[in-house]
Amino acid sequence: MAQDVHCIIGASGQLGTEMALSLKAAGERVVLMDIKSPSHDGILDLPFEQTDVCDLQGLAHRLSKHNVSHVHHFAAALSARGETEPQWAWDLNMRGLLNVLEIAAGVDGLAQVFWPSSIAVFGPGSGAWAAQDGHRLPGTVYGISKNAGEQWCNWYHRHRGVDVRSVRYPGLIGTHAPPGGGTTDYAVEVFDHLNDAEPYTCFLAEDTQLPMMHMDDAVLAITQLMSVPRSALRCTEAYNIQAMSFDPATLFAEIRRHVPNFRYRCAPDFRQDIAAGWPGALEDSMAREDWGWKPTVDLPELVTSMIAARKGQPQLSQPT
Ligand code: AKB
Repeated sequence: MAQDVHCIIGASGQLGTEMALSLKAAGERVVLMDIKSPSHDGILDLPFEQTDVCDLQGLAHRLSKHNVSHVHHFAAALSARGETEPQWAWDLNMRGLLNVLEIAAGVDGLAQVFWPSSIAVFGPGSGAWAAQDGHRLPGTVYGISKNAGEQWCNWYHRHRGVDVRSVRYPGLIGTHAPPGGGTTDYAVEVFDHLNDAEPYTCFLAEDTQLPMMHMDDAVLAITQLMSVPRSALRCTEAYNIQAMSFDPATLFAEIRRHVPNFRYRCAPDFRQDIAAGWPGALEDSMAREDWGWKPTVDLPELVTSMIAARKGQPQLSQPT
């Protein structure tokens, strides 16, 4: 039987870089695609195709050229950037996903597709602890695109037999690549400012609680979800997954246990309104029951690992 070939679309981004490192470490065959070249040293030796996911023919040609069987489609505009460039964000997020799903449903098809949804599908009515089928009234272009994307995944599974699987990610925190344009980015950005002379300026209010997750658990979720038989999965949209929830004040207090002189101030900007519409936590019993979801990293471990990894490293964060 031919070996699986994994393609990561959006391989130069935050989650794409982590997934590429993980698949490479597991000895899998991996092809990277992105509009911009990867920059992490650990994946520069993997085959890379400069690709615009909105170009259906070009994408189909490159996937076929590499005999790709599994696609991890991460290319997307995130919540804050999406509010400043709404038409571009909608086109990228929807056309990109529809192109991948069309190719997956085609004659040569794909064995599996992973596509990330987000806590952004929920809106102000979803409550502090959003249920799997909680009220979805997204308030951002990004959230609307993720909500519509979930429905397209459901449609392509039911009507075209595509094995596409998804989870609703919270804010993701890792060391190998920066996020770009998200509302939860402060929780990565702050680790580049621990020893600044000036206090770190956080763009959310200090009591804004949001769900968050270490990258190791984000990658673990993909590995676990993609490994179980399709028949085990009751959800054909996207699974809620929960790891930890905290507000900026709680994160910064934990940081101070390592860096006693760390100082901050909060100056909420337009991202505060986005965060205010999101739930503080997700109810994830279906993911736990169906595919054994269980996070492994808590807040103290997250802060310890981020500080250890950032020592002597170049800055990760990029301006929004
Ligand atoms: C964002 O902040 O836009 C993302 C997300 C929660 O999906 N990190």
